[in-house]
Amino acid sequence: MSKPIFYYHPFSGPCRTVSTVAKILNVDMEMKKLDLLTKEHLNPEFLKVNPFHKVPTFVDSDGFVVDESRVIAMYLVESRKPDSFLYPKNDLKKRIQIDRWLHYDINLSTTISAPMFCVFRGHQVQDYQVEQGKETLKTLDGVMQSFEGKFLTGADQFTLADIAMYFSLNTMEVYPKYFKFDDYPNLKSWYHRVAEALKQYDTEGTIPKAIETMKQFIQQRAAEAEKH
Ligand SMILES: N[C@@H](CCC(=O)N[C@@H](CS)C(=O)NCC(=O)O)C(=O)O
Repeated sequence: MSKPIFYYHPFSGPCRTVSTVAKILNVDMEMKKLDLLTKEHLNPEFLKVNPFHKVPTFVDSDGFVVDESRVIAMYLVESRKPDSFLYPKNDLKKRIQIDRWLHYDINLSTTISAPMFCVFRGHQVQDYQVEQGKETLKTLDGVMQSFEGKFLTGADQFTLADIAMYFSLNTMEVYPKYFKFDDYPNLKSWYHRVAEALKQYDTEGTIPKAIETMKQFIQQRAAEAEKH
């Protein structure tokens, strides 16, 4: 049977969520990089696979196509290892907690990346975007005050929710101009806790290397955009 295909871009947080989950579950995928900068994702060939032209896109060995990182992550667990701690099949309440955080993360990632995307597109960052991001992060930081070394479901083990939110919050690490981890100490501790926990599955240090490369790229792009 052929390997499943994974369409990705190395700078994409949602793609890193999927590749990390695949790594933890030992899913061997054929990696197909699409260069978003040269608009490879708009190729007619890829549009046939995913008319929404988004990475990550996962095509299973039987041709079944899934996109949306959090859904791909759920699908990987369900189809490969349904009893995994990442999204445990037989623990309804834990799964609902994970779902809750995954849904929350969709809004969080959009909110905190909005100013950065404005800069890239040459638009003026609006005060309300920064205020909204700061309010969201302040609330999240307050909630995390009671975490005391735990992960998002309140347990000692991370899940899909921690992985997805960790990669969404990479934005704050690579582009700290508007939102800084130092202003949110509980969030910062949780973020480092996830980074630490993922190390055992990332023995080659691929994740920090990717974040560093992205940081350089983003800061260079932002500096160029701000000149104009
Ligand atoms: N909610 C989606 C977001 C996917 C997304 O926006 N991907 C970006 C790269 S990070 C992309 O493919 N952009 C190209 C485009 O929108 O045409 C997910 O979590 O997978």
